[in-house]
Amino acid sequence: MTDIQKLAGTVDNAAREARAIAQLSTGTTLTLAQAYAIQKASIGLRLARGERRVGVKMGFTNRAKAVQMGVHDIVCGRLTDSMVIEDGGTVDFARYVHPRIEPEVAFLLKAPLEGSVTPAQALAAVEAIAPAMELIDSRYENFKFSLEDVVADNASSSGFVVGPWHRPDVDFSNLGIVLSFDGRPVQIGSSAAILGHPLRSLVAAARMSTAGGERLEAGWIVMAGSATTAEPLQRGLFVQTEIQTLGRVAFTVGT
Ligand code: OOG
Ligand code: MG
Repeated sequence: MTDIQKLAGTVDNAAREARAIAQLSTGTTLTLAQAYAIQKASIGLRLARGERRVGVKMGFTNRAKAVQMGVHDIVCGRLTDSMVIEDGGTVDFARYVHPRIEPEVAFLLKAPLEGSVTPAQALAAVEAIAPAMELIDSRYENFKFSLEDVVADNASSSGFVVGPWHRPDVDFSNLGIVLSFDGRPVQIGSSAAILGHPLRSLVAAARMSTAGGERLEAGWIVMAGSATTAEPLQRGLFVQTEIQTLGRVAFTVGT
């Protein structure tokens, strides 16, 4: 039998200690449902320590990312307040195993969303959108995992930074995106790379959260998923994402 609580403790400890572990799926057979149960239980451990739930992240909503990581399906993860990186702030490299960064679009919700919704219904629940980045840090050795492994590990979520909020009344279906390190572009893409339109990611987030027994709440942030493949971070870098019309978001990696 798969011990959900024990495996949740394993990924939670790995994240807290910034220590790489073997893939869970090498020691046991995990179903996707069990993997989501492990994710939920591991976030439960964080909430029990006083962390606050602040939203949801979507993963592999970009084809190039799914190919980069060798997985075949969209996933979702859970965001807590301890993962927030301040725009313009500094991140502590030592807190992570092998951190990578990716440019994303963030949604701020003003109304709950659940189940099967249309893109128009999803948009009506959006208070604002912003340029954002996700700091992913798989707890698995060599950043290698199966779909079930990565789901159990909260979809590699470790940190996220959100830039200035913008009213959602702009056409954000195909905005140019540049991720740069020390002013040098390292990834160039478009918001259209997120499922053809980032709103589709929000629609998927509502559906998948409901399937997982919760709904998207007013006040929550939904990270739509990366627009490009992820880039490894290094100490001392100034990391910035600029999205056409929406503006910039940035942080520094401590030395
Ligand atoms: C998993 C997380 C994927 C995204 O934006 O596609 C993700 C990973 O790549 O480690 O966050
Ligand atoms: Mg991501």
